[in-house]
Amino acid sequence: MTILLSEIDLEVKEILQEEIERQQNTLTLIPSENYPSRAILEAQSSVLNNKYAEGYPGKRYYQGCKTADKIEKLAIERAKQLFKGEHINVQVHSGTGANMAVYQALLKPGDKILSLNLFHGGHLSHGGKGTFTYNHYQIINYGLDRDSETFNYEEIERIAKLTHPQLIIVGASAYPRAIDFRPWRKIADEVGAYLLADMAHIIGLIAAGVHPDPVPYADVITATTQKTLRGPRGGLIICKKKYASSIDKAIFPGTQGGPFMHVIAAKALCFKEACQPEFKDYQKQIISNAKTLAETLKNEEFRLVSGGTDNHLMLVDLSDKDITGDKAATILEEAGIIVNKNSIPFDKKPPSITSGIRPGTPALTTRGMGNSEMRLIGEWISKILYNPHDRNIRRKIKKEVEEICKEFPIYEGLK
Ligand code: DSN
Repeated sequence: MTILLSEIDLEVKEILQEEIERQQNTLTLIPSENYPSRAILEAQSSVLNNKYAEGYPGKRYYQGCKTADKIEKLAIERAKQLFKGEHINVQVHSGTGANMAVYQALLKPGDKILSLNLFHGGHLSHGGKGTFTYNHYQIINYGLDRDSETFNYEEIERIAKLTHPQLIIVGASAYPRAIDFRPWRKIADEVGAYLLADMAHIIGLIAAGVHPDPVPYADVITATTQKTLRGPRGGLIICKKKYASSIDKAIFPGTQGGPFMHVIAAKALCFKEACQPEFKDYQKQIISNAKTLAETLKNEEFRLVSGGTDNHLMLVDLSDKDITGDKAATILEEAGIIVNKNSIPFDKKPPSITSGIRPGTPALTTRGMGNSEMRLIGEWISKILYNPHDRNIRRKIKKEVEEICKEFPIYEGLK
């Protein structure tokens, strides 16, 4: 039982080693990615992986759940301390799973969901074509205001009053501005809808108190733990007490089987880390870094959707440049700068091509990079995108990227 991966499967071992090197030697600007602590990775690969614990603490369908109960209770207790939510479910495997469980708990098939258009920054699980949500509910979309490229509350209210959705979703995967939850609550109350805040991207900022808190306003909040919260890959649901039983039942047995107890152990640790004062500093620096990167790109004559950022990401509009989002992401990768292509509001190009990229700063901030590194990276991005046909520029920058990566190791000594 003590056989190590390197002793039995060199093929897998080598691929994992290659990924360690890729992460170490490139600059991750994908805003949904991050580097959790080694301790979180350790908890996530612990023997709790081996335990089935269907049910909830004290009410399991399997024997041998004493430590499973302990760890799940601890995770819930810590999450409650962090978010001040009335009820928390830590079993949910992912953000999409969390949203599906909310629909199952609060809606009937065919009910109406009002959510942000996917191509204006919404998320697939809010009702994108081809999804379970799209097939089982009536999806109505609001978009962003054409001029400000932010939420237009009068328009959202008008659509809500016209269509009477049972559920309104506030939340996005590509929205660079801070969200005020009060108008959302008001609109939901006016039409008698539930309000779901999908905070997957900004939950770390919320935990640290550097972004407005949805907890007093939303009926349910869904999130992921691996993004700005810098935990294991997983989900999280916070809700009012009156929905506790429906939400828990919608997770198990509704949409999931056995909880991933090893991931719950890692979530417990993630919530502890997020309660530390350093975590608040980290979140503040994420925003500060994003603002610096945004300013640098603006100085280089790139247009940013909505004019800038209040959070961890920005959307760069490339439609006035000689390059698509797809091509931009590809050539940036050649220089070791990892971003994702992204549709911008009112994009004329399809989602496989796009006119934008969506850089974000959580991962680089975890590495310890600060404002001066952001300026440098912004200038590299600019140089590469203004010279898409010049391979030499990319080769030269790749070397500089590798140098800076050495200065900011992701995991000291990880093999
Ligand atoms: N795919 C994630 C993102 O990158 O935003 C959201 O689920």
